[in-house]
Amino acid sequence: MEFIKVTENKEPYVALIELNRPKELNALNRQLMEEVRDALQQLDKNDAVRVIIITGNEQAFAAGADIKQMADKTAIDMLMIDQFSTWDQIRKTKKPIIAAVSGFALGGGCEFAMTCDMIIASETAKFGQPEIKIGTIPGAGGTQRLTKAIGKAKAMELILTGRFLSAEEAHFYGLVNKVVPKEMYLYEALQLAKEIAQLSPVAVQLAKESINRSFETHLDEGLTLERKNFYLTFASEDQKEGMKAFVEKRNPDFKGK
Ligand code: DAK
Repeated sequence: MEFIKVTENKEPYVALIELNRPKELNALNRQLMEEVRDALQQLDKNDAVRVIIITGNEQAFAAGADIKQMADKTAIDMLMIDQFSTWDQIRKTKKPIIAAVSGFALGGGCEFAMTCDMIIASETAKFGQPEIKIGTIPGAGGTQRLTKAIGKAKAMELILTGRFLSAEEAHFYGLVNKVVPKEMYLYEALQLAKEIAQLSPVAVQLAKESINRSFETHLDEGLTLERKNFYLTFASEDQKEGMKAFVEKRNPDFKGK
């Protein structure tokens, strides 16, 4: 891995992926995204991992897709490279992913953070979709995910002007879960990850799938999936253990079975 660093056991059951192209503000070139995809696929299969955190550094989560790599590409080049398949594979990760964001999360960097399931931001975080300023538009879900996260009016403003959203504004509009001082953003993401990692990985995975389906379907279809997944938790040992532990007034011991 050249552009990312993976720590499987940052905390018990919590893995950490650090984007590592600091000189380029973690600009997301194709190799970096492929490394992220490969790491996520490995971690998704690894029973010792229940929650994944993705982070950059204090200065930047990621300042966008690599403009230098895209600058002279034709539409057909872009089509044939088909980088979307990498992004689609990332989106299909079953375990929950928390983005721990400090500094710039712009363009593809903002889209990447929004592809994760939750965002913990440092007070220095800046979110934005500035593609309009370089003559293009968001290509990795920004027009859809940002609009669903913060509403049409603000998404229009950000995407049509390329303005940035401060961490505080991002919190106000519901894009991020929590804003903390910059020394704390990774710690806070780890706390959230540890809390989720104690719970039934079966139930967590089914809940994530069900929530994400709400973005892709109409209510009837979403409710049908939720019901199916709800029934499915009753086929798990974790559900038996969780309910039994409640009745016996003790902490449950979830095995992911
Ligand atoms: N790409 C390549 N290099 C970048 C970069 C980027 N997005 N952002 C920064 N860098 C590089 C700079 O070129 C500079 O490198 P050197 O010149 O030193 O070699 C270094 O990082 C430091 O940047 P600055 O000198 O510019 O630092 P400043 O503090 O002055 O400014 C900044 C920070 C973040 C405001 C500025 O760097 C900036 O405006 N960066 C570009 C932001 C941007 O426009 N992002 C959107 C890019 S378009 C797709 C998936 C995703 C996408 C498209 C397709 N498919 C799946 C097909 C997404 C598209 C985008 O994200």
